[in-house]
Amino acid sequence: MRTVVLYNSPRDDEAEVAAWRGYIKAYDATIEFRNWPKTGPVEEIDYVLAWLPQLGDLARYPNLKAIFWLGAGVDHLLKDKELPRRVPIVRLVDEGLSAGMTEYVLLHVLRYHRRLPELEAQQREGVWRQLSYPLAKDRRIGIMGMGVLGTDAAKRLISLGFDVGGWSGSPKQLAGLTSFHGDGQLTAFLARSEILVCLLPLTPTTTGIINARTLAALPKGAAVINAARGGHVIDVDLIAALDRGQIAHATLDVFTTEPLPVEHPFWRHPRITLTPHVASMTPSETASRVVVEGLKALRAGRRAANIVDLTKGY
Ligand code: NDP
Ligand code: OXD
Repeated sequence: MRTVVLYNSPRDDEAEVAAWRGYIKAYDATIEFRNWPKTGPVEEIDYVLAWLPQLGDLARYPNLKAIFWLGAGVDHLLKDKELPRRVPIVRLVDEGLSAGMTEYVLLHVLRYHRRLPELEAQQREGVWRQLSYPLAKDRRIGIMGMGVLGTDAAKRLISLGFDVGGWSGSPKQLAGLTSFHGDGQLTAFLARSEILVCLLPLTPTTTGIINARTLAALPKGAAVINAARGGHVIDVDLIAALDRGQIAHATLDVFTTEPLPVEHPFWRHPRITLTPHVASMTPSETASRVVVEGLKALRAGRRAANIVDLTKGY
């Protein structure tokens, strides 16, 4: 039986679309792959593979059986007031996506652990001064969000010897991890996080979680790495904390408005490192395999893994 899959991503990148088409067909030759906006008759579309589609578009396919979201965070999708809520949403959990995020977290944690921003400033001034740094076991890292990505990053940091704390909704069992959970343990978690990494989903309960109060709860001179969503940060509070020296440095990959407007002060702040939402980019090679496995499960009448819980919003 024919299965029609519509790929719908705003990235106008022919090579990327060709890669997705090639991998999907290689994994399952019976799938007919279409690329938005060339949908053909909308009633023929069985599944949509989507990343940041136009709001309202997903309501156009009357026979849609599932949405495969080509990213981990579904906040954009849940903003869609016309989202067909009867249709299961399968978010992306993929080894390639996890590996990319873990690389990003390690890159920036090690940069702060080894005081690279200060060494770079010294180089600009022609200063030769050896700055000491603690052993990894004495460096406390805090990961907010101990889901798929937070856990992968935590495992690598623990294997490098860091003292890692993790904060999540429910307690976690992971060798070497100090687990904190729930609102009641947030302050204790923050108080020990010299380098804070945010890997939370953006939901009504996590919006604005990096704010004046939580930044003040971190040890003085802490570093903040936000690779989750811009909406987690209250921008003016972060700038004030940086200017006061409460926060020494921040790495920001995600922003409330993307692309970040040119006039935004983050662009020019001397103690902000900014990247354009590249912490982890969905690799078609690994992600397409995950999608086809999910599709096969659904076609066989089984439940696909990683269906989004609409009540929790992630
Ligand atoms: P998961 O759903 O696997 O994990 C989410 C974690 O956050 C869980 O541990 C969950 O707790 C915890 N959590 C959720 N709400 C709360 C809360 N109110 N209080 C405490 N903990 C909470 O997500 P992923 O790890 O797959 O992805 C995380 C996010 O990373 C994505 O939502 C996306 O926004 C971002 N991302 C960014 C990318 C980039 O390039 N910048 C790339 C990919 C993802 P519990 O375990 O108890 O449910
Ligand atoms: C994601 C992202 O959520 O890339 O996967 O931001």
